[in-house]
Amino acid sequence: MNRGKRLLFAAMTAALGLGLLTGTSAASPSGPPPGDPGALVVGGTPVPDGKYPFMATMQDARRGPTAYNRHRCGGSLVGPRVVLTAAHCVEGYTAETIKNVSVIVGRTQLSATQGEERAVAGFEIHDKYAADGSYDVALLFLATPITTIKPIQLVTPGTDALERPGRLVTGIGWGNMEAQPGFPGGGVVNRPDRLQEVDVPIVSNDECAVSYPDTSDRDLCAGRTGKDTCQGDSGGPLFVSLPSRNTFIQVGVVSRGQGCAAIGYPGVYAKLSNVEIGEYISPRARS
Ligand code: 4AZ
Repeated sequence: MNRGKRLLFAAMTAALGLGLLTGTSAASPSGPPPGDPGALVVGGTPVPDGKYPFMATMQDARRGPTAYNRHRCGGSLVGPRVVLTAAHCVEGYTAETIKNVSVIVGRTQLSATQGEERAVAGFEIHDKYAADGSYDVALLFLATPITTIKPIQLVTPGTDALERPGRLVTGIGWGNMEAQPGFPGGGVVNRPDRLQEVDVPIVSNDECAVSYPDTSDRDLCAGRTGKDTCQGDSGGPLFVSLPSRNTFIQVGVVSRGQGCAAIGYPGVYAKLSNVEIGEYISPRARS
């Protein structure tokens, strides 16, 4: 996310390249093979093509020539013209610089050609988004609608039936697959080409406040040691799968956390069942 991490990533990419040249083992850009217990999102598994069609990558053309390079954040299609992402993913953009941004919805492997790409015509950040990371939601408005992919359903604002602590929910993204220490600094970055998924248990707000004293009812915490979202997953969805109904219900947006997958530090998500967050998104998603 930050400059230091980008530099670190550049250094790691170079190191990986050297590893390949010298014949030492190095993870492939698409991550470890399925079933590899080291398959590391952190602690996740690779997603088969088409499993989560609503998933979006927010792309910034200034970052490089490929979709892999351009990936800035995750997002989810919540209406034909609207992708939900994190406020911190679009912070700093202007009406002019947002012209460099597009979204690709329905792609699983960044280097592949599947999915629908759209220019972003504008964006909006929740008006209560704050420096402490609360209300970390924003909307990207697409230049032309996506009519061939069903948007993900959003949890009903004001309810909590899907958020019983301990319930497993799914996080997906193209973010870092390496666990990061639970203290600032350090850590290795290894982003996948193929979307990863991880099932994480919901942590109650009282328990989450042990790690993050500022935890509020705008936050949904989820994760356990070794299983978490990480840098580059921001903006992407946390959702409940209802296979019997062939549907998914989004409950959170990847927002923040101390390190990734570290003991005692679950991931923190913007909570879509929060009335101020949910009722901000719903009418705009229909627009
Ligand atoms: C980030 O910096 C970030 N472990 C995203 C998710 C988490 C931590 C940091 C959750 O984008």
